[in-house]
Amino acid sequence: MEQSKKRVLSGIQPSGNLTIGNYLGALRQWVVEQDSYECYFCIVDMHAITVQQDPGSLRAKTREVAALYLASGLDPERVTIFVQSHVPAHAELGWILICQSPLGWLYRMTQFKDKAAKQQQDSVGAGLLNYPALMAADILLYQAHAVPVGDDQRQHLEFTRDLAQRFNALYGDTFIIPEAMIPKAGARIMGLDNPTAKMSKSEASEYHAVYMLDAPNMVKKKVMRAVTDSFGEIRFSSEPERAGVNNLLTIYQALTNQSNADIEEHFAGKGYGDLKKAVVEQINNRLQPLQEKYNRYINEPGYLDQILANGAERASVVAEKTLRLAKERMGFVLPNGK
Ligand code: AQP
Repeated sequence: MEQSKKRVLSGIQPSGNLTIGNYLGALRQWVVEQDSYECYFCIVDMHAITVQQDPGSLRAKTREVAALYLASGLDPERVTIFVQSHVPAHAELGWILICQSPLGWLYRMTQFKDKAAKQQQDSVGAGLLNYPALMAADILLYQAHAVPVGDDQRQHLEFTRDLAQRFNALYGDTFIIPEAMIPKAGARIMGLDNPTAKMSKSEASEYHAVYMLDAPNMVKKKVMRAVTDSFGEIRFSSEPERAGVNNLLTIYQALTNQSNADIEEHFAGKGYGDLKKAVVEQINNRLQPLQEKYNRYINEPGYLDQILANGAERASVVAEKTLRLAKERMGFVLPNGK
């Protein structure tokens, strides 16, 4: 397990249009981390099917997410970009870890409770419940030291750590125990239409989220309609009644890297309309060059496929090694003793 650089793994589900929440909470920090870590970034299509997906849409979104990874600045020469289902070790270790997961731990996960509540009880798939065990497999296969995620994934990360510790205690040291890497600003971007709920790519309402591929006028339309309050005061706050303004400030901060005090001073004496316009400007400044790059990548499917094929090949080498070790420790007879 000797490595020169520490390892990082993370992923995004191709389950809809990527939002600025996905960008600010995850992608943006991955781009920074590629300089100092050995990075594995996957498109977690097997996670996406824990809720019903239209096949055509899943296919298109998988490529779209890959192109957005590149457009955001991930360099395929330096990081390994791959599709989860291209590396069968994820499914295999996933099953092993499902067998090690106490049901009580799985039922406690808030994401399961939230997503299950949105569906008819008899249509909630077993995959949704087992999602955290598959996520644990994604991370542990790469012996990742750190997992850069938004705040919503904190509980799943804790689950991964607990499961790895349990496995190591039962079968001997096998997995590195990973740490969550949660950004200081932008760790939880809230819905524009409902600032007490997380902004989510699978939320259907039109004014809920700014998508990474929204045109500038659409960004403007959505942000200008964002829910605020009647206090007329622009300051950071954890009070639920001020969550809308706090969310706009958080987005502004994640894009400008300024301190709370500097931002509050900048907006002193200004109105919510000014704040919204400033947020629109910052978002569009960030998204426009990114979208130009995206258009180039998405129109080169051969290039994208090649990157994903190379990525899967590189990822498989690492993943297979860990899988073999885990199976050996558990008492599986390996084919030809290897
Ligand atoms: N609102 C958010 N603020 C900050 N970070 C966020 N992330 C997601 N939403 C926000 C981070 O994006 C990464 C990828 O998430 P995912 O695709 O694996 O699933 P998710 O966390 O469930 O994100 P969504 O957008 O809400 O997807 P759906 O609607 O399909 O479930 C993670 O690092 C996450 O923290």
